[in-house]
Amino acid sequence: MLTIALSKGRIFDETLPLLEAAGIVPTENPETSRKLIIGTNLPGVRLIIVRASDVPTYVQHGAADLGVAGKDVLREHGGANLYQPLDLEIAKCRLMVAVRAGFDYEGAVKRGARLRVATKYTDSAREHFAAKGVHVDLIKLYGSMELAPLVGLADAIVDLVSTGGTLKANNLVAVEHIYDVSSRLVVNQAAYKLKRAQLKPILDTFANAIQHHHPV
Ligand code: PRT
Ligand code: MG
Repeated sequence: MLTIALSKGRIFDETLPLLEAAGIVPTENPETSRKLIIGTNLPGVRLIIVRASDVPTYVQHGAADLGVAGKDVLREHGGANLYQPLDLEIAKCRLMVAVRAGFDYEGAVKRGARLRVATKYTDSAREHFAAKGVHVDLIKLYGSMELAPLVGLADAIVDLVSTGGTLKANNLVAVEHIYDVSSRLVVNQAAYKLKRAQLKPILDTFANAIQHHHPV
């Protein structure tokens, strides 16, 4: 049995065509089904539906053989026990520093001010500000980071930005780019060796189906 861990939403949606290319078709839609284990047309392949940030944990412990996770999630997880053979180039976005429109971020940095930064991505944020020599107090949040500067919880946030629509709607502006994000295939290291015969055709198909192999 091969178990694939995916999160609902953009990762599921953008992985679906890759699975189909590999001849794997889920028997149910996780957006409408309440089931957490979803079968496929292949008796030896099933999907499990988990939170995006939990995908590496299921794969690390072998509860799933492979999965799809964003670079943001993998950086925070650490990647122990995971083999990352492919950047799937899906669910792309950017990890950015953002502040309230009108907040003088550059000035605060130049003055050496201590900044309060709210984020879900504390490891990435710590590393970024340490490399710049900026002193920060990190405030851990689990979602809706955009709210923090609006109500005085933080001076800045570190969050993912894709269209920029959420920042704009909340009168925030991006002031620094930390890194580009896309989702990667992650494979349990033991499964990679022991289930190679089952995994190889899937990995090969995914590699061939990735966007940059088919420039438009
Ligand atoms: O949503 P939930 O709390 O369940 O979990 P999650 O946010 O971890 O999962 P999900 O499914 O939203 O995101 C899964 C992965 O998609 C992330 O780990 C990223 O690698 C990737 N991704 C790509 C994004 C975005 N684009 C994105 N725009 N993840 C989140 N966002 C959010 C962002 O945090 C912000 O709140 O969308 C908002 C900004 O979007 P724009 O288009 O308004 O800029
Ligand atoms: Mg989300």
